Amino acid sequence: MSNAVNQSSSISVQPEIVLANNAPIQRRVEGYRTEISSSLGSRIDHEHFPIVTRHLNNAILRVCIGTPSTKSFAIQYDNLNTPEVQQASMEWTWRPNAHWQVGYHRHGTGFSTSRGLYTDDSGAQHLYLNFENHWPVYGLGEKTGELNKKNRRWSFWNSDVFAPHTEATDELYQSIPFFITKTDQGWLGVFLDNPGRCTLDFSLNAELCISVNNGAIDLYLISGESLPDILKHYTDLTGKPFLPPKWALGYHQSRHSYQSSEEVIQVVEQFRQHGIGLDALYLDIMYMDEYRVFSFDPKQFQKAPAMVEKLRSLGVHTVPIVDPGVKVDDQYRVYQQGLAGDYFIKGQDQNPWQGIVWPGVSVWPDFFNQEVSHWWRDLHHFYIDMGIQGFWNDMNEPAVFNEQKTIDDNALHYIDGETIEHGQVHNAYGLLMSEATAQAVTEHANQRPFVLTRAGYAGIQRSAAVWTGDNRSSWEHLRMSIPMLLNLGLSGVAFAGADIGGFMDNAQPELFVRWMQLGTFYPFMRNHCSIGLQSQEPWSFGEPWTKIATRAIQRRYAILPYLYQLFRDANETGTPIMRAMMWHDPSEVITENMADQFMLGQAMLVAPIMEPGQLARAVWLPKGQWLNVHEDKLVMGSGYQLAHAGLEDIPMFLRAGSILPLAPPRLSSEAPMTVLRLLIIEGKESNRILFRDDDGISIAKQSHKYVRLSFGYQLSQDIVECHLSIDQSQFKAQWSVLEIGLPSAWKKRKMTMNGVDLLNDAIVDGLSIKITFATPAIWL
Ligand code: MIG
Repeated sequence: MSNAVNQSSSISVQPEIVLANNAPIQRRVEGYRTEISSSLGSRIDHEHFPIVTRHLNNAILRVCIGTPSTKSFAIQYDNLNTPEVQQASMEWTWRPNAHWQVGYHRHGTGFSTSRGLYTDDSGAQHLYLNFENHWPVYGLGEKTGELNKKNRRWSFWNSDVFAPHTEATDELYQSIPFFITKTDQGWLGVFLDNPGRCTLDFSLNAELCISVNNGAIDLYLISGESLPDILKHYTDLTGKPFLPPKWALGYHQSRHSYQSSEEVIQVVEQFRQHGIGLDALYLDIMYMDEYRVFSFDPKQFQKAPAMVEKLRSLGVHTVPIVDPGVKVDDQYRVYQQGLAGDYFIKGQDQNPWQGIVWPGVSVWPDFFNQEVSHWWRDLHHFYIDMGIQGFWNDMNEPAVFNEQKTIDDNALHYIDGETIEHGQVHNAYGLLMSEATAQAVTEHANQRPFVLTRAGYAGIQRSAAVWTGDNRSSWEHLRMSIPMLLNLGLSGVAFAGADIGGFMDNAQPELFVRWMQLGTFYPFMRNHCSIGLQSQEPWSFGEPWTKIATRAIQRRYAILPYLYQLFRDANETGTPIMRAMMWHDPSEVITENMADQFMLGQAMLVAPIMEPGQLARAVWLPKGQWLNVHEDKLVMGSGYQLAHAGLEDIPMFLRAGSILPLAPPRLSSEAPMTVLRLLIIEGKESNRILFRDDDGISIAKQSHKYVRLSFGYQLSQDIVECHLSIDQSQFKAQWSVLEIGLPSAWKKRKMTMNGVDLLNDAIVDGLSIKITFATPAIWL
């Protein structure tokens, strides 16, 4: 360790840094005197910038420079199991010359300051750290650009960006200042907990600069042996992804805007007439009475309750949009209540801060005040009492139609009795709104909520799914969605998707169907389209496009059991659902920045077509054997394969030896699933699957009601010995039939089930077993 300290102190100390573009001069912060070396917590005094370190557990070290201006909105201290740390995996050293160093216990030097801490006239603080150029950077939430986020400066400020997002776009709707890197000593996660404006600059040579506009540089350093380790620890800190209701995983249709309850019903009926699956239909802003939240247009949506009920009878949930802007209107009860309760964000003059958004002149609830969050939560009775359990939170950056596109920096919030300026907490606004919304469903409907949000901050995965905002109907945006969603997953947000088909501009049919094929494998599958543009319902382009889009949705319904299993895993461990190729084997250097294909869970590799006119593409196959679904052929990795894909197909490979739980065709996740399918991909001598199922709606913590199926097999010469057991815990599965799809290579083999010859069908624990030689393309 001492070696590295010497190294870093040999960098000449620059007392002042003058930056380009008239940025303020940065002055180095001196005046730290003590030398401290401690493997546990410590405190270093400085007049303005005290440094406090604490081990939260053996893998997480908090280093807080300065004093946070508010409590954390991201960290879940209550959930953190913080036993007395005996031996932490990180050690901390401080030298009076403003260098500090964190060493990983097992590996030596890990992370250290280079020049130290700087401050400028605007009060912003900048911390310079050593950061090797070859360390890749992942995470950072919702950002454009490549998978590896190195070599750029990233800024965090929740923004409504309507202009087309390009590679150069930086700030978007979400702010998650968390990244993961692979240092020479192992994996490191760094979370900067500051809900004001902050930046992470990876564009410097061998340095990283962390800057905050105000408040503290509050860092959580996470060390891990592997990438999954880091995600586990990060989601211990900020919360696990919520377990959604099953219906949230089906196909969702949206449009700005279906304009009457008749139109809504008609659209849903068209789905049924076409035999196309659908679980949710969205109501965009035009359902409201002049954009007043918690209202329906008295003419067009006069029959809203009957509409919601009608949709429910067709297995479809209604998901209304709820924006935070409240119309200023003395006759409007939400405005009246908010005024009476003093619930709105205030301006410097102590009056509610007003701005213009969809309803015209509006005010914004101050979700930082607990009482306000409770009020907002309870307002949802309006919808919940009608049978609505899903909500769509938009404009919650919060977006305002003014020059800076949001609320003034110096507007005032009340947090635990203190007044805090908006600029200090801006990025947490959407998070708190979605939390209040999710609680509404949990408490008033006693069901698992489904909230979809545009804005968010670290921890948003606890309460909402995220969609990536206003994209365009372009091949570029189709491609861009992949690294964006992969990095959201690497930032704890497992449940995310992009608007399929593109929100703005007119989709061409070929782009549309290719996007539907890709969207099948987004954790969140929603088609959405803006006002006045070419419709994007699955049948909007006529044949052959309708048939192809329908096929993509059918595939979604087929993989629902597999997907649900992945959501359970995410909920327990923080593991992403849609995974970068490097997730499973980061030692494969070629995958370091690979984002034109991805894994859905551990068994399914998806390589979408992303160019017009393309009917084949190169697919990278990791080590091992893979089954090409469309050709029903095993191929060997690692290496590139050419995969053909006619317009109806998307290149898809399944890992040899996997067993996939699948469902037969259905039109809604709520239609009874009487048959469970297990698809066996040949290639291994033995394998086993544990599949857990439940009613898909009960609140997780209260639910001990589930059924668990355990299935495995052993291959020897010409016998396949299968083992099956079912464990029902106060829950009876809907499925009474288990269809096992066998590889055709097993045709000549003798099969046994729990020791008994399996000639044809059999019954085990009341479950009737059917064996079949299904080609994967038929079941998928
Ligand atoms: O100012 O509600 O991103 O999905 O359709 C635009 C209308 C407001 C932006 C959302 C988009 C939604 C639209 N909204």
